[in-house]
Order: sequence, then structure tokens, then C-alpha cells
Amino acid sequence: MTRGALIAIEGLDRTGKSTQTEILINTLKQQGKPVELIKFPDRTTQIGQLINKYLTDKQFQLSDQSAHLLFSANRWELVEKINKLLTQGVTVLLDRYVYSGVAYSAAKGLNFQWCLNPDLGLPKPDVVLFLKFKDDGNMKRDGFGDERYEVDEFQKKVKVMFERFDGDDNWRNLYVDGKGIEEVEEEVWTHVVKYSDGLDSDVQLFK
Ligand code: T5A
Ligand code: NA
Repeated sequence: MTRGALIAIEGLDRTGKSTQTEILINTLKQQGKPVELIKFPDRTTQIGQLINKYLTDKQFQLSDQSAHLLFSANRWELVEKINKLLTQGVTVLLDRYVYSGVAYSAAKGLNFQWCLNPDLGLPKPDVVLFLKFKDDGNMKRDGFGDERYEVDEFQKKVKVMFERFDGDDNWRNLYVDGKGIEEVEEEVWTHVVKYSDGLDSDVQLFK
């Protein structure tokens, strides 16, 4: 039976992920395709509320390891919902996912594989669109600097960690330098169109 596709949009802070996921949701809906957006971290759950406090309140202390495990736990809270939607033929769009989880924590110096371990067994996206600046354009965008991780040097380290996933067969780099929202939207669509009617293959898991 045809299942829904699992599509992740990833990138550094302020690269346009939420802008593009919103547009993509609307495009698919207009075509009459069932689709659901899941944003990580999901700040509405109990664990998500702790994560929100951690991200927005610099006085709130957590060890890097505990913060990491909370982000992972937040994904495991949603896994049943994701699997159910996919089975029902609904396309699931993820605004950040495992890749952000690993990249931000590994950039702090935690072991890369240790960071991936708690996410093993989660459904693996059929395609990951990595919105990417060649330079540090994300740090010049409106609102950059508001949250804990929005610090130039740190963003550069996160980028290097994200790039360790480059080469996975589901990974697509999408350069956004100097491109307007519509131009990026068109490129996103070229990568997504072939998944928009779902897939017959089983969903893969992180392993
Ligand atoms: N995190 C997350 C972890 O450490 N571990 C984890 O496991 C996970 C899941 C919060 C933080 O948590 C970390 C990573 C993050 O530091 P978040 O809630 O996704 O993650 O962060 P947000 O603040 O919601 O989102 P971002 O800051 O990442 O922004 P987006 O979604 O990439 O960018 P967007 O679409 O809001 O756009 C930013 C600005 O740019 C403009 C927009 O209008 C907006 O003003 N813009 C453009 N301008 C010019 N040209 C374009 N093409 C544009 N596209 C958008
Ligand atoms: Na966002």
C-alpha cells in the first residue's frame, strides 16, 4: 500500500526552513494532497516546554548531555503520530529533525555517534532538504541572535557537523545565497515533487 512520504527541511538558524515548510504545506494542500507539518522541537509538549525554557532563558542551566537527550525524547514523543500519519498516506513534513539534534550537540563537543545513538530507530526521512548558505548569510537575517545557539562561531561549528550527513543518499543541498523566497520555493519543489504522491517502499529507520 502507498504510504506518505517523510520529508525533512534542515539548516542553520534563520535559513528559511519555516518559511519554506509553510509554503510547501500550502502547495500540497492546494493539490488536494494530505499533508501534516511537525516542527522540532515541538515546544508544546511537557518536554518541549523544558526545551523552550532552555533555548530562551540563558539563566536556565542544563548539562549538554541532558539537553541533548531532551531534544531526542521530544522526537520520540511524536514517533507514533508520525508513523500513523505515514501509514494513512499522509505526507509528513518535518521542520528540523534528527540532523539538527546531532549537529547542534556535536558542535558543542559531544561525540557525534553518541549524539546519534538515542535517535536510532526513529523513521528516516525519504528526503532531506538542507537549506544552506555558502557564507554566513543566515547570521545577517532578521531576528538572528535572539536564542541560545544564535552565535556566529557556534553556527560555523554546527554547519561542519551538518555536513557530515552530506553523502547520505537522502541528502540534498539547496543553496539559498541571494535567492528570494519564491526562487527557493521552486527549487524545493523540484526535489519534493517525486515524493508528493507517496511511496510503496517501507519507511527506513535510523541505524
Ligand atoms: N535544536 C533543534 C537542537 O539543538 N537540537 C534539536 O534536536 C533540534 C530539533 C530552535 C533551536 O533548537 C536547536 C536548533 C535551534 O537553534 P527552531 O525552533 O527550529 O530551533 O528555530 P526557529 O527560531 O524557529 O527557526 P530558525 O531561526 O531556524 O529560522 P528558519 O525557520 O530557518 O527561518 P525562517 O523561515 O523563520 O526565516 C528567517 C527570516 O528570514 C526571512 C524570513 O522572512 C524571516 O524573517 N527569509 C528570507 N529572507 C530573504 N530571502 C529568503 N529566501 C528568505 N527566506 C526567509
Ligand atoms: Na524555524
